[in-house]
Amino acid sequence: MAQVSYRAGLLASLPAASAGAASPFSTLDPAGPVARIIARLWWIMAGASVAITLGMIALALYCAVHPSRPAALDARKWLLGGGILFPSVVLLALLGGGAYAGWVMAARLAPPPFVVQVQARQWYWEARYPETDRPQARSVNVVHIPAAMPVEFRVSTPDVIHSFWVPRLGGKVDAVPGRINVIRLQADRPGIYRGLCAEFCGAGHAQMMLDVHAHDAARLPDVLAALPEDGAQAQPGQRSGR
Ligand SMILES: [Cu+2]
Repeated sequence: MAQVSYRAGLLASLPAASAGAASPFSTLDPAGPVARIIARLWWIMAGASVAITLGMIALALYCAVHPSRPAALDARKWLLGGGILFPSVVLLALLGGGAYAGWVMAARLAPPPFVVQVQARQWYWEARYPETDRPQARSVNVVHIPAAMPVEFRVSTPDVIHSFWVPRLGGKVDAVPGRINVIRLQADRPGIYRGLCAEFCGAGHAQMMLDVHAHDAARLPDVLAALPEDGAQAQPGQRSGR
């Protein structure tokens, strides 16, 4: 049974974000609806963090300038409001935003319009297209999908834990031995979206990249028809079917 596992990737997005929105790995340059939710959440978190920090600095300065001035609220109200109520509201809002992003990525209520099996291996990616006319077709380090429609990625691995992540399309999902984890992503437009393994998996981890090629849906069958089948495969480390 497929089991859902996901992480919004907000913390992990910080290095990519600092690299600039134009980076092919930037979560701040979203190219699909799930990625937009995550990017929006990131900006809300960043803005709220700045506002809260400035508010705390202002309070500290006020206390420093007026050390003997009696507080308008007593200490108990400060503790309850600032120590319990305010953090609870902030954390619940973040939890709600993160849960919504996760729900969109899981999307368990509707049947998948397009399915691709992605297998993570030390240290490359294999993709298969089981519900197409080419169920034996295979691509290495490249995943072909239709643009402008949700795609279900069924992620597994035969060896160690990896993590499938295409930052401009959405959050990540772990590849765990013995399990099939599912994530649903969408690319708004045809193009190439870079991905990587986001979980240290051994000596070749840093080279474990992949490209998601989003095609016009009408052109995708021709692309899949050109792929080799099992037994006539590209070698690991190569990119096939480009
Ligand atoms: Cu890895």
